[in-house]
Amino acid sequence: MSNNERTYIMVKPDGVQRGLVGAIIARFEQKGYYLRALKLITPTRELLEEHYKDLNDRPFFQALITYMLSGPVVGMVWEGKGVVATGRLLLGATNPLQSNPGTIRGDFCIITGRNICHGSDSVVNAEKEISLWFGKELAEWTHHSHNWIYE
Ligand code: IDP
Ligand code: MG
Repeated sequence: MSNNERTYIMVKPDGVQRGLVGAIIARFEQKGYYLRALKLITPTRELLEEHYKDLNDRPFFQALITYMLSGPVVGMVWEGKGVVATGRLLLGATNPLQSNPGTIRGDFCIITGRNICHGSDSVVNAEKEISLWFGKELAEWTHHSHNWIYE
């Protein structure tokens, strides 16, 4: 498993409005993952429909797009060993009532339709989402704690 795996994490409009951007960033920083990109974005409908295209036949799809258009989002790229799967564990289950306490959704929200954050579900989808939201704008830098986080 590569130390350079990357995932796309996004604070949804409710997370931004509720002032949870810092708390969500902190979970990934404290774990030891490296921030490679970060921006506040007012997404277009086209961008959101592409991002969520695998869900476009689901009954909640239009409500999901309306929710995601309701305010700015914060997109981020985080990097590190196992970050796609572990990022999903840090977020917690899609339905916050089933998310464990200690996870982001478990601690900060209640319903699936207002679950404050997104995380890529596979390495392949992570790469697609990173290029969709950021193109090639990733920062390359060496974390000063690298040798304290990895052996
Ligand atoms: P994920 O965000 O945990 O990967 P997905 O199944 O990919 O979950 O669904 C994407 C997003 O769509 C969810 O995070 C949630 O905001 C919304 N969503 C999923 N299922 C439902 C539902 O049954 N009702 C309302 N919104 C839903
Ligand atoms: Mg998903």
